[in-house]
Amino acid sequence: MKLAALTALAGLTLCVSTPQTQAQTAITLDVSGMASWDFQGDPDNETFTVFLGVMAPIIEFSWNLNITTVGASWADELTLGLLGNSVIINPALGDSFTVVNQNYQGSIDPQLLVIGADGILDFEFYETGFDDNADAIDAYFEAGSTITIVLMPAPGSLAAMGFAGLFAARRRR
Ligand SMILES: [Ca+2]
Ligand SMILES: [Ca+2]
Repeated sequence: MKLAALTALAGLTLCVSTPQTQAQTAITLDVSGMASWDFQGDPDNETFTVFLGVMAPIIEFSWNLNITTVGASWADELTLGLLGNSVIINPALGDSFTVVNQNYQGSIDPQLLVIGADGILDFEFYETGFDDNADAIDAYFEAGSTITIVLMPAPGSLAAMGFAGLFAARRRR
């Protein structure tokens, strides 16, 4: 297996391992240091996009996140919005309390994630329910926090050649 750190932008590191099998490519996004700031759509929020390629069915989407909350903010308020927030994940669902470096692992049905014609999967981190710290971080990801995407890239695509996930990150305005 080849493991290559392609780029590091705004605290994000992206590794592509290929091939898992002939047909699969695994992309690991290291989101350590990224944070959830305010409510959905707030210009303070941290967002990024991953280019997966057109016609690239996702066969696994999972996370392994170490979350620390700030001030009075609760763990279950931290939210991952995908595909224009049409798919929403609360990794610490039910944990209505503060946490320090608490580990959360999980996955969703990959069929929920249908990549559009632009080949892009977009992310926004934000708070649901209570923005406890106005214009400031409510929760952040500690070291070792990753999101893993396994997909079946189209033959001959960049992803199939191990160059999946050319991405652009945008942190604060
Ligand atoms: Ca905030
Ligand atoms: Ca909060």
